[in-house]
Amino acid sequence: MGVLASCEDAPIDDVVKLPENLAIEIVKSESNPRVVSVNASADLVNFYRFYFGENPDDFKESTSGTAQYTYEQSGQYEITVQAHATSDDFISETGDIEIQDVNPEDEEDPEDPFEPSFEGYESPLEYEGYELVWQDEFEAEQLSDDYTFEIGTGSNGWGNNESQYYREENTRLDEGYLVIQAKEENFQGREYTSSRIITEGKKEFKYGRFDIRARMPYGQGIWPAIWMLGSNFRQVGWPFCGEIDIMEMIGGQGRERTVHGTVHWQSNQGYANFGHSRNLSEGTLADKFHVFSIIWDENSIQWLIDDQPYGSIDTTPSHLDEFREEFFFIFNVAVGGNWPQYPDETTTFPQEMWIDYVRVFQQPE
Ligand SMILES: [Ca+2]
Repeated sequence: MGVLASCEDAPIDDVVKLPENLAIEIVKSESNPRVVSVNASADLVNFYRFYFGENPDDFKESTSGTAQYTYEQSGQYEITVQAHATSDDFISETGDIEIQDVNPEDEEDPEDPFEPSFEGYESPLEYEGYELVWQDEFEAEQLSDDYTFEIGTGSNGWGNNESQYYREENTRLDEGYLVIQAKEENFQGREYTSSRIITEGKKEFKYGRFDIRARMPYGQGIWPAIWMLGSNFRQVGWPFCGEIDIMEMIGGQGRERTVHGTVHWQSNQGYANFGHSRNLSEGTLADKFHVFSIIWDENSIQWLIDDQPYGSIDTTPSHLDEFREEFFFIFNVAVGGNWPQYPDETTTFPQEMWIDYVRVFQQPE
């Protein structure tokens, strides 16, 4: 085995040339005090390895000579850069860095400066020629059994490509208000959770004045809705059952000042929809409460916000006879979808729709 013995004795320079002239530069990010970039240069180098000093087992490698690291804690750290010829043959340089004013909780969860108000328009408890036939002021401890939770992705028949999973846990009663909360939370393969509640089979109405006082959530990709479906939905499907959207809002990009009222149905030519929208003269649907209403009879549906009419549809044509049947309520907050598009870095969670009351008035027969 004499050949091996002579190899061990050979000078390393005969086997591999070490890198030379290693220089390093350590640069702090101006926008984030936790982020540090290191630039390294050397001759005869194949790759660099960077140790940042916070976690001894954690290193980064690069062939370009640059690497970036985000510190989790403030403190004094020693950064080591190795310029490698092979994995075992290298030279190294070190430098010091001080990380200050790091508060990861503040970084990850910036305080939302927006403070919504409990003020806003309030509607009367009586209207001439009408009687109050159902109301829920949400004063109870628990949601009444007039409502059913729709659990799941909420994609039954619509194909809106929404991103939420609807759960019971995201609805609560809070001192006189029904609150539906959209959260950023991985569940059942979805990135967000929320709730959708319906009065199907419990509270169904044909014609009347419906008032819902509510304050909307906000932010790109948030899609709150107060709406109704025909009670024959399970038998005939959508859009044959008809859909009345009393209030929809899509969040983000200055869109939170606009209320949308829409109907969907099956016309002689196929699926049809028609609607109106109204922009608030000041403020948004999220900064205080508004009352969203429809006045619906056998001839028309009219949409109102804060008792101001902003559109109507003549429902007398026979192909609109969906709207001469009973409907049930649906309250939900969707996240993402074809219409609003998806949350982005400007969207804050959780987001909440607050409903103060729902009241149904009908004209005596
Ligand atoms: Ca209330």
